[in-house]
Amino acid sequence: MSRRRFLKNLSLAGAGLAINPLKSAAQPLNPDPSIKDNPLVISTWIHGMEANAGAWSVLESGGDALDAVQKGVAVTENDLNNRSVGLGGRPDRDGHVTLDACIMDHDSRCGSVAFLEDIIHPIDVARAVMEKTPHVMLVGEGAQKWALENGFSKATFEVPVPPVQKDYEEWLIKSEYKTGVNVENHDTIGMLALDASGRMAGACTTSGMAYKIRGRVGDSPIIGAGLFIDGDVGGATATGVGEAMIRTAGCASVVESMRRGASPEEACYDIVQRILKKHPGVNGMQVGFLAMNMQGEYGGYSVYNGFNYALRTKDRNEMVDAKYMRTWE
Ligand code: SD4
Repeated sequence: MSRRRFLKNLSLAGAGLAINPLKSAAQPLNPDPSIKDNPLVISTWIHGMEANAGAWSVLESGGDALDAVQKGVAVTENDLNNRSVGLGGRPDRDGHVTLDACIMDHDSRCGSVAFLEDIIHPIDVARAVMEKTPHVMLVGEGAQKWALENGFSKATFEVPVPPVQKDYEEWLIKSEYKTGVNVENHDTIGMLALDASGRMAGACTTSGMAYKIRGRVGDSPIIGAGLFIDGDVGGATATGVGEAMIRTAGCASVVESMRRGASPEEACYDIVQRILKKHPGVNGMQVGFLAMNMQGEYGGYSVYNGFNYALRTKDRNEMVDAKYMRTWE
C-alpha cells in the first residue's frame, strides 16, 4: 500500500503536478530495504566517516547509542577545519560564531542548546541540559552561563579561527547575504545510531548558516526539525537550509511517515516532496534527510544530488549516496 502511494507520488511529480518537471530528476526508491544489521550508525556528509569511528568505539563494545552519538559528533565539533560545525565554523554577520546542537534518545529524553558561544562541545552541553535540568532547551547567554556553572569552560583559542576571520573580513566588503546552503556549502553533522541492545539515539550539531543574522537559529537544535527519535518507530536527522525543516517539522514528519508504514527512504522522500511543494523558494538550496527504523533499515533522500552519508556496521564502513529529486547544474 505504502509502495503504491509513493509510486503514485513519483508519477505526479513526473507529470509536473508536484514540482517543476524541467528540474526534476527524481530517483526511484530502493525496492529492497537496506540490510538489517545492528549495531549500526549513519551520519551526514564525508566527515561522518570519522564521526562514525568515534561512535563505533562505543557501539562495538556493546555501549549505549546515546553515548555513541555524543562521542561521534564531538569528533566533528573538535575539528577546527570544519566550517559548519563547532568553533571552526563561520560566524554570523556580526562576526560571532554561534553554535546549535541537540541530542535525543530512545525514551524521548532530549536536550538542546542554541545560539551558544565559545564552548567547544555544544553536544556535551545539550546532553547535560537533558540530564541535569528539568528543561529541554537553553539558548544564548543563559545557555553559556549555565554551561560555565556546570563544569564547561570557554575555549582558550581565538574564535573565529584566523582563516575564518580572514574570510569574514573579505565577506564584509560586500556583505552579500544569501541564506544559502547549496551543494558547495554544507557540513552540519546529524547522526543516528542503533546499539546492540536495539536502543536508538541521535545527535545533531552545527554552527549554522554562514553570515546569518545575529540571533538566527536553524533546525539543528530544534527537536522535531533537525532531529527526532521515537523508540517505538525510529529516528531522523537533517542537513541543509534549516528554515525548510522548521516549517515542515521535518524530522518529526519523517518519523510519523515511518510510523504509518513507510520505509526510512520512503519517509525521507515524502518530506522532500512536501518541502518542494510548499517551499518553491528552496530552488538552489540543499535539504537532505537521513532516517533509520528500529529494525535497522536506513535511508536518505535530498532535494539535490550530492548529499551523501557515512555508514558503519560490523561489515561496512563507507559512504552512501542518498537519492535525490533534482540535479544541480
Ligand atoms: C542550519 N541545518 O543551521 C543547518 C545548516 C546545515 O549543512 O545543515 N548545514 O540551517
